[in-house]
Amino acid sequence: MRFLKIEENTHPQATKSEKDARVERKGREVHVYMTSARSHFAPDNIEGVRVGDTVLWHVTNLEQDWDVPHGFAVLGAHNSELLIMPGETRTLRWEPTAAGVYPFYCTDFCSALHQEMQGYIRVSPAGSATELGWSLGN
Ligand SMILES: [Cu+2]
Repeated sequence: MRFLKIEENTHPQATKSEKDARVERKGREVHVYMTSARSHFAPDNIEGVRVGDTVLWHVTNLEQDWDVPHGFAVLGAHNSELLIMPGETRTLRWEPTAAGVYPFYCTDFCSALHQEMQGYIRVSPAGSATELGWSLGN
């Protein structure tokens, strides 16, 4: 696939606009509804995840130019990274095993600012009362 028209993306976890980017907790699962576009992810700062949670990163590439895939990886993932074609949504499962601040980043060269395309997620100890929170660029 070279690219998918964003309006034709029927993926149930698609995030078709940056303003819809969000993080939701469902028990011990945390769902991150994330967008990627040159040269940032939304959200790019997340906290309130706890050791013992499973984080499901649903990343939608908002680009509509066929030659701008984005990648996604998070430090400590033991499975893989994502390659997300323009207009596509893909999910990465991540089970952090220790408290800390972990970077996530684009793994596919996408523009001159590719190396800026990153963010951070804080993982709190199991049982922590830290509220789920996220932001973009601040
Ligand atoms: Cu990128």
